Amino acid sequence: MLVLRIILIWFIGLITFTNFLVAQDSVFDYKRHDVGKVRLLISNVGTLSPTGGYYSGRFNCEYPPNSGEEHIAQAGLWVGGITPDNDTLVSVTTSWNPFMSGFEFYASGEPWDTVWVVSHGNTANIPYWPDYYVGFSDQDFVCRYSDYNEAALIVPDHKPLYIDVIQTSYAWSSSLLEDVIVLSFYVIPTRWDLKGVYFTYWVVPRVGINCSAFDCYVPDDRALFYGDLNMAVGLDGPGGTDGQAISPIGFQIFPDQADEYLAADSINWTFKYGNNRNGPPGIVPYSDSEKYRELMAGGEIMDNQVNYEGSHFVLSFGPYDLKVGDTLSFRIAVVLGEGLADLVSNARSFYPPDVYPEPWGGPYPDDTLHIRLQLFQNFPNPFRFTTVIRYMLIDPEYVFLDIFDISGRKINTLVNAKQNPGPHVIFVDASDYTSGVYFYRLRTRSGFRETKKMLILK
Ligand SMILES: [Ca+2]
Ligand SMILES: [Ca+2]
Repeated sequence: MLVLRIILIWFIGLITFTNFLVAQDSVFDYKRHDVGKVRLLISNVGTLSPTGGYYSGRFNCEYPPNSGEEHIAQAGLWVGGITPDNDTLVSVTTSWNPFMSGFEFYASGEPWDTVWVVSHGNTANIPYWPDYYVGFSDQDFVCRYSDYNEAALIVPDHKPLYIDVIQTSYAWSSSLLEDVIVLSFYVIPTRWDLKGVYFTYWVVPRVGINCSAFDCYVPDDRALFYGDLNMAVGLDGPGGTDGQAISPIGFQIFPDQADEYLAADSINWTFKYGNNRNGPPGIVPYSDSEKYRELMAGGEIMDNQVNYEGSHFVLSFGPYDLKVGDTLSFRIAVVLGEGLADLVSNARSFYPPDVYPEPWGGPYPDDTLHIRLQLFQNFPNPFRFTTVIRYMLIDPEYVFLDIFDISGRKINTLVNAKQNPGPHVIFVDASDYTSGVYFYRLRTRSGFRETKKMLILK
């Protein structure tokens, strides 16, 4: 019965995923790191399992290359915090409600909002990156997502924190670093100051070799925790239908900016796992406030899991108070190796991070990493009667939002007012308009001006 339930959840999940790929106001992209020994899929919705993995014949995290050895079922980011209204909210890379109704993080609909690839020493003019982005590793991926895309707002029970996340990941071909991928996250509140912010990385390991059946990787995995390395490990059990993997998979968390926002020794760490019978963390408990209290801010470090019975774990730290415009970063190292001892040795060789002059020396934007004033494509488009226009203000601005017909005649003014910083959502009722091409223009007194096209079909 348990297996049936899991299959059903996955099945529903896949349907949702298919819709998501074709129907949402979002440019979905994923790419695979392939210069070192870790073949890791990265997506611009934050997950490390963007394709459904084994269904499509691709591995989410294959190590070593061409070994057929898989390591991740799903993994991704959680951010939890408390809004000025005292709402405790948690935004996650997939929506762990019982119906698996999509994602809470999405890229925008802008055609350039994909997974950028930059190699060492090369530059890229990425719209949301201050100045030119300079490649740091042999293969940098750069992407951005937020938790307030329209597609995310239809997820049941999802209330966004209104954060932007810029994610970079680094892969190297040199023998010193070929067993590791490092991800950096820059988390930026856009609407409210947030209190008690916790960052969590949740992982469902799927460790084993060439498993053809549906869920045969997971049942004989277990989770270990290395407190001195802030690392959790997913380890495959001997035998079973998935053989015995050479490498477990480790996730280390580095709170880069601890010094700036709070002392490193005041950070509250949590490591918790759940076995298969309890479901992944996030299904149990279900509500944001329980997730936050029990899984993120719990401060509980569980003992290592003894039995090979399947594992899902969270690694969490906080709390931080963040203001709108702050940028807080943290890093995850995904570590593999030739067996558990080699993995731990690899992790230990680059920890603690202060053995490096700059932690990982990577691009390290400070709080100048602001979001730019932007006008987004309306959604849905084309439309019959109603649509939504969104834009983002950085400062308080006097704003005009007007609609023009194809001949350039202004036919409606939607906004003529001073507005606060943050995302703005304007609902447009066009039921009186005839079919055709229209334009909407955002203009501010500070000089910003941008026009986009929309299409009414009746
Ligand atoms: Ca396994
Ligand atoms: Ca096994």
